[in-house]
Amino acid sequence: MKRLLVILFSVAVLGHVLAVNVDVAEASNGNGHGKGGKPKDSQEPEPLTDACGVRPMKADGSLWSCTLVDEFEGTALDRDLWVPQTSFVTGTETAYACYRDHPDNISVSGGSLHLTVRKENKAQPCAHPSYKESIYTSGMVSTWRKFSQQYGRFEARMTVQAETQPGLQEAFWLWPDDRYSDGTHWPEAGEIDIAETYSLYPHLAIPFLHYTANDNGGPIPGLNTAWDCVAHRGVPNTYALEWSAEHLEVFVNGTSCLLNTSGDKAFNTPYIVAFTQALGTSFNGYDGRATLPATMSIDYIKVWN
Ligand SMILES: [Ca+2]
Repeated sequence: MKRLLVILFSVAVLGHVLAVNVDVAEASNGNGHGKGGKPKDSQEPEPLTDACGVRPMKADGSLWSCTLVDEFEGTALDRDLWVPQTSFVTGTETAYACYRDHPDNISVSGGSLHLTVRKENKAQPCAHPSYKESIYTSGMVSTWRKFSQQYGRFEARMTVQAETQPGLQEAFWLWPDDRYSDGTHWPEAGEIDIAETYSLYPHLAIPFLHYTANDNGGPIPGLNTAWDCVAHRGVPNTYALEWSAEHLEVFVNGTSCLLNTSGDKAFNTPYIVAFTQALGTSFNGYDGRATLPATMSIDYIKVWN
């Protein structure tokens, strides 16, 4: 027991570095025998690490189990997991970006997924039926038809480009497998924006929970959004959602930022994961001052249940 306590303490202090040591300790227990030959029994603690690394602890003291991890190693998007979005437009009527499946907009290198909004030398074709072309292009991926999950813990670490002028918007967000299939329309159908960032507010991450037909009448800090979650642009920030039938809680860099206990039916269905680099809209619309190209870089996505 003393050794276990030491390991737990070490993991808490040094995180991933000590996870290696934990792996060694677990491996030495192979075939049901501990280091000293002690038989394994039901009192044996469950592994402290799994495919996602060190397993986060739930409120009840048990550990989350990894269901999805992408560390974005290598040089290509894992297309068994991710679907590039190509029929979507973001921005204002005068400055909108078309989403493309193109290496200039979606790439994997240096251990991260990079989604880039850029101004092209000449207008590029749009797949969106109402927008034939645009000088601006961007990147977005989701796990549509590849991965979805109801409840659990969803976490991503990502960096959005440093900028103080309006025009850039980024999102780490979830929505139901089929947003509209049963006749229930957005926002009643549900959407979980774990973190949205706006270059006009370069020190904030803003979560938003969409549910009910009137979207709760608008943003209500403490219910469906929060305006005081500090996350500076230009540096990595970690965003997490813990989601059960009774509550959704968003964490920014480990600090609880929004807790919703509505238990709304919109959240009782599997959701997919998406990352979006967008041109901004309305008050945060692009007016030519923000630096392009602009890139959001996602270091990892991890999901547990
Ligand atoms: Ca990584």
